Order: sequence, then structure tokens, then C-alpha cells
Amino acid sequence: MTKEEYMQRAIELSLKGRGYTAPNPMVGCVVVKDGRIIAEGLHEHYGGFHAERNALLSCNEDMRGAELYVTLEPCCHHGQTPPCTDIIIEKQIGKVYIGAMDSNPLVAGKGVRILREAGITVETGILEERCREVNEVFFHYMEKGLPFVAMKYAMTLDGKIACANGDSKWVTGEESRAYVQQLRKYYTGIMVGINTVLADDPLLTCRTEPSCNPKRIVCDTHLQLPLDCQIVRTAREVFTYVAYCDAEPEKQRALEAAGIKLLCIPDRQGQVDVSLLLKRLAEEQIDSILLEGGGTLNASMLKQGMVNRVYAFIAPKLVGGAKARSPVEGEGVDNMAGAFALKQTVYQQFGEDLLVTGIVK
Ligand code: AOF
Ligand code: ZN
Repeated sequence: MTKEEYMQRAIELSLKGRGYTAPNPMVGCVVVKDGRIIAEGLHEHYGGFHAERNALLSCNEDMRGAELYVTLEPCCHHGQTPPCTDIIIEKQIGKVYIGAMDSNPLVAGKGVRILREAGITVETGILEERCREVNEVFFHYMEKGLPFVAMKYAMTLDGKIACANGDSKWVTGEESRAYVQQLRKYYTGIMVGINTVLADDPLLTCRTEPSCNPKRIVCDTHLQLPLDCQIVRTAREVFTYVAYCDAEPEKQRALEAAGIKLLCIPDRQGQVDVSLLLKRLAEEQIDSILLEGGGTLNASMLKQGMVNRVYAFIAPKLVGGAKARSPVEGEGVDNMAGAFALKQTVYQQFGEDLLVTGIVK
């Protein structure tokens, strides 16, 4: 096998941790000796051993002179676990192949330096682009100090998210909706505007794996959230933030008593300041957010440059209606040249629906 193939195996291992490692990265590791894989490991869950330590501890063979492939630069800090550089040196690994360098300031290049100083050969940049893509959330969160935001919506072929009278059950088929449940497992937070709550009374949970429920974030300028809606009724079981600007003290107290964490974050126009809100959420260790609309919140997040990825599900049906809502409303851009374009687009079919996903340029 080539070094790229070993790294590809390490990437596949890392992905088994998807949904369980946040706000830490997904990392995979493969140990090779005499052309044979003698150990494998991954970072299984937040707070657990890192991929390198898991791989090295699982191996009963003599590891002296072996090659270690890891998707992220080995750490050299004492965090929740001891430094991975220590165990790599202790086991007398001969050569380390790294996918992506770590952006964590506690590591960032120091991991490589420590290994080299210990006499270990280090080669970096193996499938680097792919390794960075896999951890797009981790790198964005580390480098920008903001949650990675993925805007998700489902629309008809004529670009509507509901009929003119508001009916929206369902735009897409079962397969698409099952994949959305997966996405809710992968993202740490899920954000909607108050109009979506008033229209749909959603739960915003992950039905396939309730232990992976994202934290809910509702943008609700005037604190209109009804006390009897599903979100408020389940706020003790599923962590819920409500960002607002002004409210009756009584309503505030009632929501807090229901278990909701209120964040008062007004901008100068008296709207929720979404960019400040994201900073606050980053401080709360929310590294990623699935943005599920509606059109007004989507538009303002996009306009402020806060949307990093788009998941657009498109169902092969037409509903028409000039007043039927669309996924991104607001003022819109003035000309096509100013459109928000996507790169690294992927087109996937779910049942009869099409998913277009990509990174906002
Ligand atoms: C992981 N898993 O497999 C590797 C990581 O929170 P701590 O103390 O476990 O440290 C997390 C940091 O360790 C993380 O930000 C990254 O810089 C480094 N490497 N982290 O969770 C791993 N290799
Ligand atoms: Zn480590």
C-alpha cells in the first residue's frame, strides 16, 4: 500500500467518531511495520484517548521502527489526556506521516518539532486537503473562533419551502428526512428563527440517537416563544438557548423557569446581533450549527458572511404561488455577479430528491 492509501485508511477510521468528538477533531491513526498494518485507532469520543494513543495501546507487537500515519499533527500538550508525542517517542516509532497540521495554538507545529528533536522522521501533508475537509468544523472553530454554520433547507423544484397557505408537510421524501436526522447528530447546535417555531412547532431533536441531540438555539427578537410549544416543554431534557432583544420581565422569568438559557444580544437596529450571538455560542463550546431557517434568518446569516456550508434538498415537484415562502428571503443581492456561490459542490440523490451541498465561497 502507498502512504496515501494508509492515510486514507486513517481518515476512514476517524470518521467513525463523527458526532461524538465535538468540539474536538475526528482523528484516525494507523501503525505499519514491514508493509503490514499492526495497529489502528481513532478518537472515539470527546474526552477519551486520542487516536494515536488508542492505536499504540491496542498493539501487542514490537513497535520499534514502525511507521505511524495520523490524520492530524500529534499533540504535545497535557490536556484531558497526556501528550501523544510522549507515547510515540516511548514506543520508539521510526517515522510519522501527518495529514494536516494542528491549528490548536497549544500544538501548531510544536508536535512535529518535538518528534523531530527525538530523532523521529516526520513527513507532513499526506492527503492534507482531504484531512482538512473532514475536520472542516474543527479547523473553522479553531482558526476563526466561531461555530461552523451549515444552512439546511428543503424546497420544491420551483424554489418553495411551503405552499402559499403555509403547508409544508412534506416537501421532501423519507430518505432525505432520514439524512437530516443524521445531520442533527453531526452538528452541536441547531438554529431557527421564531417564525419557524410559530409556524411548525418543531422539536429539533435527533430522533435516531437522542443522546446526540443538538443544542437548540432560537432567534426570537421580542421573546414571542409560546410557553406551551414543544421546545419550551422539552427544555429540561434538551438544552435550549433563546437569543432576544427585548421582553417583559415576566415572560423572561417564565422561560427561565422552564429551563431555557436566555441571551440578550441586541444590535443597533433592535434585532438579534447574529455575529455577536455566534461569538457567544463559540464561548459555550458550540463548534457547529445546523441552520434550519426560515428565510429571514437564513438571509441575515448569509448576508453577514456567517454561512459556511449549504445543504439544499430539492424535491421534484412544483407548488407555485407568488406568496409561497422561499429558503432565503431578505433583500437579496442586486446582481447575479454578487450571488453567494458554492465550491466543492457534491450532488447526491436521496429517494427522488436531489441534495446539493457545498462550501460558501
Ligand atoms: C483529540 N483527539 O485524536 C487528537 C487531538 O481536549 P484534549 O485535552 O483531549 O485535547 C484536544 C486537542 O488535542 C485538540 O484540540 C487537538 O489540538 C489535539 N489532538 N484531539 O481530541 C485526537 N489527536
Ligand atoms: Zn494527542
